[in-house]
Amino acid sequence: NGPKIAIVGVTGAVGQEFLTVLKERNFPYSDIKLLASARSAGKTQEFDGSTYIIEELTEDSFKGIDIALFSAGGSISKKLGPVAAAAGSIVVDNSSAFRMTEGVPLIIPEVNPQDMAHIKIGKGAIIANPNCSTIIALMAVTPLHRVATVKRMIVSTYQAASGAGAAAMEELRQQTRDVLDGKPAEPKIFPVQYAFNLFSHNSGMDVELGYNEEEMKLVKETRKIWSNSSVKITATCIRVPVMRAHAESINLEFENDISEEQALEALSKFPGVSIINDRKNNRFPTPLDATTQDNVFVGRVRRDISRDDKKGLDLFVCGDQIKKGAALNAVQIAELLL
Ligand code: 2RA
Repeated sequence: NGPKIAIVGVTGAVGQEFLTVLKERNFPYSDIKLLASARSAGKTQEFDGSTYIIEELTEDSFKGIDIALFSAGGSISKKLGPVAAAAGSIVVDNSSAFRMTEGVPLIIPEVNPQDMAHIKIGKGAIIANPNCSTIIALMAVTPLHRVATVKRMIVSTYQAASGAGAAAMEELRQQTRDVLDGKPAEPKIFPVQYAFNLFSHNSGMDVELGYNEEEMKLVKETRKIWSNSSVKITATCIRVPVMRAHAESINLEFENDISEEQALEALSKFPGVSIINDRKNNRFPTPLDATTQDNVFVGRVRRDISRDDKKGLDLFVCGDQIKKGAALNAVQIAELLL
């Protein structure tokens, strides 16, 4: 019978989505343990026709657990990820704690499954889930990279509230109501008003370099996932007043020629990608097309007219940040272990 799994951070937006995805995909678990902070311990959680009691996460939580899905923040992963692995669990960690650690596979199942082929249930390990904006970008760009080898990538992201958690989604809702009621918006989580506004992603800014952590994740994680340290990448990550799907505008320079037709052909064959590219009706991906969907949606596929060769493309991508950007990707990693 199937693996015993644990969900670490079950009350969070991604934790809840783990349950949704496990059910949707009929994941063959034999037992499940729901773990959260002391504050949530003792509460009940309906799942898959049963009522579970949420247990407090401790160092002893992982005995007999085959796969532990973590999404409880970087400090919990740093502290308890290695403890779970030492207890024999395979940790699939949604935080950034181990993504760039040598020897920890950083996996998008459709892109680089080979990087985790050596990991088997029964022997503890840590596997890192990439950052949501990296997953969404690479689901669209990898099929093109395989056709004509990406040399340079310029990414502008339009990131949803859900990337900053459930409280950020509530801040957006409340501020929108307040502004429409003529009341002043009161920023709590973000440095400025969120409703009817947008702003530079407020993850750690490298004052020297002028890039924030979100942008550097895209650069570093792409190079690790593609095992290609020479691909040139720059990014501008922006938070926008959208609930739970990220959008990304991507300009690509390739080593070799690639036509729009070749690009659309490669995208149409890539699992996990849907195409919305209807120029006649000006119909292209929107965050609401991607919201709650498994697939990443790609459109605006066009030759880069700023170049005088066939080595440039522009495209626009939307993907659900909580689903493919986090919970679905992690469960798909767990499926590769079966
Ligand atoms: C964000 N990618 O959107 C980051 C973390 N989920 O804020």
